[in-house]
Amino acid sequence: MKIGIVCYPTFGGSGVVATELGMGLAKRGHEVHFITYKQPVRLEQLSKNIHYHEVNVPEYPLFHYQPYELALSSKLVDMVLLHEIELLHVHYAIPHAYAGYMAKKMLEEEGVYIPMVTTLHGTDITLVGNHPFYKPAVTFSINKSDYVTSVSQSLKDDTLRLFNVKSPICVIPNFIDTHREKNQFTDCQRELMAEDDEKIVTHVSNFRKVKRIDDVVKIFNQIQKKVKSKLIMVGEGPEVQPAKNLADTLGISDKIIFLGESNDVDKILCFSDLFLLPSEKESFGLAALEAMVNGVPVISSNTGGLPEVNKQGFSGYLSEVGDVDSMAENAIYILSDEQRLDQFKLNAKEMALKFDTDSVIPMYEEIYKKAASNL
Ligand code: GMT
Repeated sequence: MKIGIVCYPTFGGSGVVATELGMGLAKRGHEVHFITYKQPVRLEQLSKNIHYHEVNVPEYPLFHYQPYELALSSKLVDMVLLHEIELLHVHYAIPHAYAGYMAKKMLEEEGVYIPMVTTLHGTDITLVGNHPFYKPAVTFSINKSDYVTSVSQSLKDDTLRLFNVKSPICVIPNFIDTHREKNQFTDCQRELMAEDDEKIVTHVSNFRKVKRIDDVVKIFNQIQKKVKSKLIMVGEGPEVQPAKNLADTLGISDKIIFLGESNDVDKILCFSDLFLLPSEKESFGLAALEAMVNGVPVISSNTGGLPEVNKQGFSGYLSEVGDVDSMAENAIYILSDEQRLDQFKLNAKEMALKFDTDSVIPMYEEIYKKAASNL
């Protein structure tokens, strides 16, 4: 099939999932067209069957806000007509589902009928989309999608609770390519980060409030009192500086390495011993899955879709949001016994295998088939 994918091209989970999906579909013989405002960070553009079309939003001084949705829907119309794209798959409802629907309607004027699949990722429902300023438009565009998917059962439940959604929502979990070389590093350069007798604790995120970065630092503060360790923080965002300040106050700055954004999180995860994700909200927790595929157990909160990914007492432990003491206690329990740590590492990898690309991408293909035949 010829599939158009719309997503945020940044390091965020929704963009990563959309990009991995597109690349997986291309490997399975589909022709995939990414239509985004920048090349997606994980896109291997030179791969067979992959095309990238940039959405340009010209600056004009009259506009206080540049009309991105308009530029996107126009580009969608042009690309669908030019490349005979048969289906649009938009990731993140805001504003992609809205722009996709406008494109669909414009195309109908040309006698072209194209189905649109919308995948809900989390904050488009729980944080941003739920705001009264956006809610009517988000509800409308979800209801106008031909198929709606959500990345966890928890997100589906949230969507049905928060929005007056009439369309059925199909749960298709996020996934990871467990066979890819990238996820099976052998040349881990652990010595660059820590001493041999130190454990490595890692956190990867966009450092927004919702990730509870101060909890990450507080949990690590308790860990390092009992287990010789380092904390590696990967990502950029508004909470980086407050985290550095807190580390200073606690006197542990020398034990925390802030690495900024990275395209190679696997290179860091492959030598990590434990992953921390104490988020306030998390519809799935792709970062936890990326850790697990590298054999890293996860200490997380029990919010949203995290219990669907991290299995209590098996791949790690889950605690109530904000229960720093319980998270630290569980982390120390795992890290303080080598045999136990090795078992948790094996379990984490085993759990990640349940989310392999090969079992999840066919679920999307099934939806595409149905959407195309329902026209
Ligand atoms: O976590 C973020 O703030 C980024 C956000 C995004 O849209 O890129 O992530 C959401 O989508 C990911 C991919 O489906 C999920 O794994 C994350 O759990 C979800 N984040 C939240 O729900 C906070």
